[in-house]
Amino acid sequence: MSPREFEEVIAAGQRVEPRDWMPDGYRKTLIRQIAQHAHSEIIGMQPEGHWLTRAPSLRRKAILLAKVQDEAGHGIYLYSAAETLGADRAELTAKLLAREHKYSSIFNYPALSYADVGVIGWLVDGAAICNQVPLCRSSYGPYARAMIRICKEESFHQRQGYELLMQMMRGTDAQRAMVQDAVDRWWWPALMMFGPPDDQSPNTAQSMAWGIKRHTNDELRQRFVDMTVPQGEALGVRFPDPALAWNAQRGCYDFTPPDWAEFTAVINGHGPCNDDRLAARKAAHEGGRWVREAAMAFARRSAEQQTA
Ligand code: BYC
Repeated sequence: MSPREFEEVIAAGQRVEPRDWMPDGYRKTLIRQIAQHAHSEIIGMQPEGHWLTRAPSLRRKAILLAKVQDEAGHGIYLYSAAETLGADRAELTAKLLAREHKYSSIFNYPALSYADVGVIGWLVDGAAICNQVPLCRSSYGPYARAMIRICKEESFHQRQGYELLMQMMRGTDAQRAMVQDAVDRWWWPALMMFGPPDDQSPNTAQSMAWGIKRHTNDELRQRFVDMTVPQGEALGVRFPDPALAWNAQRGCYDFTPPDWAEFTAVINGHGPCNDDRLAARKAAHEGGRWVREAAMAFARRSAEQQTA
């Protein structure tokens, strides 16, 4: 593919594939976004994974286990998509551990009660769906195709979260209070997941011109609020935003933006759990060293046997 053909493919809304010519900036932007996304899926196993040994029933444990395993799978598809661009998975992991790569701000907040498992499914996976469904039409083929399966699984995750919360809201006053407390704590971080406001987002314009992103951060944040508020009303929870109100003229909800100073601190490593999350990731990576070495030794031996 020539540079001109690349422009034509982008203009026609078609897909760029791994062997096609692409501008260096396009490749770099994709590696940055896909790696950040993969790291988020892997680090994102931690807040809920924390509750696996304390799930309140066998059924809840089976559901949570399946969800956390799905997140690991998403990380693996995404690292594979990054590898089609020439990135090396081991290097991407090293950059994450060295704090040179980011991962989603949301996973730097603690999951303090079992209601948080429900609220993460409802709000965090809900936000992820709003952000990721348009990425199924992203211009880079392997990323877009990975998103299709990921979105199907996220949609199951969101429903299991909502169903858990429904059950808790039908329970005792103490259970309802746990749900409300979890909504109060996760609402603002969920809004931050969509990234900085459009006028402070250095990457959006170019990523949209290349068809990597299909909507701006603020458009998707608004879509999430509009989708989530009626679900919260059906559930019987309040959102911690007194300014949240339907605006008939705009045909969508008005809402208060999250605290962007907090967002900046969190993505720069100063959130409530950044150090714990990276320490746990590092320990898991070290703990898995023998598995990687054994797999490499097995691959080497199989190759030698084949040659012989
Ligand atoms: N957190 O110019 P901008 C999941 C960074 S996991 C941290 O708007 P862009 C799940 C941004 O990287 C799914 N950093 O950037 C798993 C950039 O920094 P650098 C996670 C953020 O890329 C387990 C700078 O701020 N989803 O579903 O155009 C359990 C300026 O931003 C954040 C994805 O990863 C943030 N929230 O747009 C449950 C989605 N926001 O790299 C659930 C894929 C911004 O220049 N990613 N930054 O140093 C995207 O869609 C886009 O990358 C973003 C940001 C919308 C996040």
